[in-house]
Amino acid sequence: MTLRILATIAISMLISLGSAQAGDIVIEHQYARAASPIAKSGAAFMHIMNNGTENDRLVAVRTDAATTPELHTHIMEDGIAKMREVEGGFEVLAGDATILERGSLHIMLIGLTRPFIHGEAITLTLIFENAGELTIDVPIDNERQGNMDMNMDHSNMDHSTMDHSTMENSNNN
Ligand SMILES: [Cu+2]
Repeated sequence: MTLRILATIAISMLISLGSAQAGDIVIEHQYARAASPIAKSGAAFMHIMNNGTENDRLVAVRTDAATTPELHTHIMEDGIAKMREVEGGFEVLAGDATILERGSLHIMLIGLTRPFIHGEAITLTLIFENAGELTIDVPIDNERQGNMDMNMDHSNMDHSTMDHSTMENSNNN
């Protein structure tokens, strides 16, 4: 076996472990987090790819990890960052990707049914308008830093506060 074949097998194994697919929808880079072991809520993030030719939409989420999963975004109101539920869900345009990330679109997990322990995983069922249901394992990663300077703490039920420790951290990087 050549190195090239071995590399191809290794890469395809990685892809099959790290992503999930239903129809033309592919999920990658998924993770969930909560601010602390006693947090009452958490959030999940991921990249949603639509490889098809028709637009789709994430309309709902089901999970046993939280009593009330909601599709959220962040808005600025009078200079204060707040979270809002997105009516109708998240659009996933054909041939495009919708990015769920900290400070932006996210799956809000209100009423956690058990502590979010780093390294464990939760199961989410994503319900798409066209592609139907897609159940994925989402690793819990409480240590990951956000990409943006405007990181919010999604795990805090007080929607008006920001995670200043995260902000300072990312500013230093
Ligand atoms: Cu939220």
